[in-house]
Amino acid sequence: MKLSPISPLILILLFANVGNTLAAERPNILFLFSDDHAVKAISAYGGALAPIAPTPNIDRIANEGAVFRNSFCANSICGPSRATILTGKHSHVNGFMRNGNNFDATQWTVAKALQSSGYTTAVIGKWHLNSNPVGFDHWEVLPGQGNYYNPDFLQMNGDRKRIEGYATDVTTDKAVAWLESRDTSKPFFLMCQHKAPHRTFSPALRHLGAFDDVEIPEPDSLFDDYSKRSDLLAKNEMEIDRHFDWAYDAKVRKDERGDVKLPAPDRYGTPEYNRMTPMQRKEWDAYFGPRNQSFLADFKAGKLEHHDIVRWKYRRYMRNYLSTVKAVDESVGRMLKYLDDNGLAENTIVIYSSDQGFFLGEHGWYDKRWMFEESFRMPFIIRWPGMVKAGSKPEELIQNIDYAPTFLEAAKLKIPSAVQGRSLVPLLKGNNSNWRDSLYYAYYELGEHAVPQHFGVRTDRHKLMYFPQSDEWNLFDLQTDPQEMQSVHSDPAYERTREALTAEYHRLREKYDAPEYEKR
Ligand code: SGN
Ligand code: CA
Repeated sequence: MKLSPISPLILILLFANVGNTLAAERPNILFLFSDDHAVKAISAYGGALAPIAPTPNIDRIANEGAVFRNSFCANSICGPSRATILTGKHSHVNGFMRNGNNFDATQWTVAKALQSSGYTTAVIGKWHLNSNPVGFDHWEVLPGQGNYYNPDFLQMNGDRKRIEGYATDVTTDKAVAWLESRDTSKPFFLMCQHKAPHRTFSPALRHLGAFDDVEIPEPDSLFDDYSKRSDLLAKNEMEIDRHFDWAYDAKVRKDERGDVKLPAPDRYGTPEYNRMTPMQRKEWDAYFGPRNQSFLADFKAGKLEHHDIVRWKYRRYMRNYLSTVKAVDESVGRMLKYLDDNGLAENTIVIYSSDQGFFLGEHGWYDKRWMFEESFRMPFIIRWPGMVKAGSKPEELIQNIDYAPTFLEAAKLKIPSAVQGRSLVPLLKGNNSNWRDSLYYAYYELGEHAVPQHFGVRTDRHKLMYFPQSDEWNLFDLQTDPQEMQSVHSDPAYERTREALTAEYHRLREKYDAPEYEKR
């Protein structure tokens, strides 16, 4: 029998149909992101705070997906982490090396690539890259750091709109509203990015007191003396003791930010307090007022030793921090429910991550920036039905340079050769052959919190750090010293490790085309 030739029209229809099927098959990507959420404050990561971390919904993503146990950032600070996520490149390549830089929006980003390949795209919440978002069909972002209470949002038309409510809730409302109104003929890419739990750790009013009856465990290194490591550590300005805005031995400063919500705001307001409505202030005062009075009475009566005061500040910090996490987790719950209720759960990749880690009292600190574990680690939890085995816990070293190529592969797009990260899809499928065994780190800011510029390499067991300012090296053995209390750089027993790591450090700097150290 002779086959009749296929008419060009049928061919066109056939291909158009394949194209549609491909588009329909491409998964949605829901990127749930927060600011300064340390892995320790997520139950699914385990650790000392796991029993009290208020994260049932984030844990649900972990139970139904994968928790990357060894996930890190390239530069532990807000804007640079976000720029790295968008570009899949280290800070020196995408040009956003420090907060306050202006993101070059003319460069390639994963949002642009997804958008031009047929995704509908949006970013809502904290952005912090200065230039306006590009590559998004819709955006509504907080100006700069944004506020917790009654936040302003920048609109695409250039307006700035103040919305009454709590930032985490408002961001979620806007994310759900966009999902409701999106073009459903296309797969979506939504970045829902919270301000919380960033400083000043201000909870939703409904969560005031949520941790009052909870015992807060103290990190072993709360009273670190910074010995046995670079002298630059002791010069830090990020101690709960000396740098949280209420200093026990100084007069309360007029420019108080509100870190520990002291003194009672009836004396004068903090920036967040000043944004509240009279009704909101009433609730706030009813909660903090009496508690502050009782602490200040003990303080003035001389009942508190120096360490008691630090411990009190630490506990108050943690209670507020965890309360802000509680609202983030509720937001995650709302987003997951939206997917469930709308038949979207099966074909949507859900990621929970945060721009870097954070110190929760380790080394006596709050804030981030350092290559030490607490701030270097970055949560990365991913659910992808049909692809990721529920409850898996990959151990490979991953970094935020890997997110963009992962999204590209998920969307069946080619990864440009200039992208420095690698797609995590093979790892998700259980194939880790030729995976990397070291990570490069670079921190470039000068000054804030007095954290020096530093650079380094981490393997599964060791970490080498270099401080150009003092031309010093520190080496840590994470197996014998997981809290990084003592550099073994000059220990003869580590000579071979030191040599191997130094060579690896230089190899990575070359591979990533790292710039010379700045002259200072
Ligand atoms: C603010 C904070 C700092 C914090 C930076 C960077 N002070 O300046 O403590 O390190 O942001 O944070 S605050 O009193 O204004 O909160 S980042 O997440 O944006 O990088
Ligand atoms: Ca941050």
